[in-house]
Amino acid sequence: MSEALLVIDVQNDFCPKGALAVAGGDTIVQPINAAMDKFSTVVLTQDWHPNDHKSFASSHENKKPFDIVEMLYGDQVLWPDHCIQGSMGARFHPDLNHTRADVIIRKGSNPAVDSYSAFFENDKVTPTGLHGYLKNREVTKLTLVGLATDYCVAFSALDAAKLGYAVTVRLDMARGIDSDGSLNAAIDEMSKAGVNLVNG
Ligand code: VGL
Ligand code: ZN
Repeated sequence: MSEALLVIDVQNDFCPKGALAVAGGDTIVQPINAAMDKFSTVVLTQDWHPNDHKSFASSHENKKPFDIVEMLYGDQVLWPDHCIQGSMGARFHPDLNHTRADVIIRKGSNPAVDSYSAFFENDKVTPTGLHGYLKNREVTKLTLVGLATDYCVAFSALDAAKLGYAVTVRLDMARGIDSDGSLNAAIDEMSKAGVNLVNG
């Protein structure tokens, strides 16, 4: 039995001045670095999109960021172009201690399917491989931190709870996008799913 720290999408595009900046996104970097010492396994995730990704408003005619469209797997919020494979915006925040990572999971590479969760694409069935990795290392408890609380952190936490992990989200080391009440909705949903939400 061991416990892993999952550091979700602490990338330049989700930090101030980034393409999909999350307020205060950079303020969580040092606390996350410090927290890494307490975990035997550290996983980093990286949002990693091709430049024509269907989650981008620019891939649709007459659509703008934060519009919602219907995709094969359900509603999809359209985003500004972000985290394009190999770009500066897709790199980890320069101060994040990425050398400590045991594994880096990249997600969102399929141009037709978004992937918020570290475990499954938004179709809910295509796995990223992280569950197999964690099972193989006998990890049963997860602590999640990172960006954004209401999208990739929440989707990852909900999938993890469904998969049977004991899940904690450190809200003090996460920040949200909060489009249209999405932050409160996500916190509600996580709490109902048995995710342990803590502030320090
Ligand atoms: C994310 C929106 C689009 C996230 C990624 O990391 O929360 N949000 N892509
Ligand atoms: Zn994305």
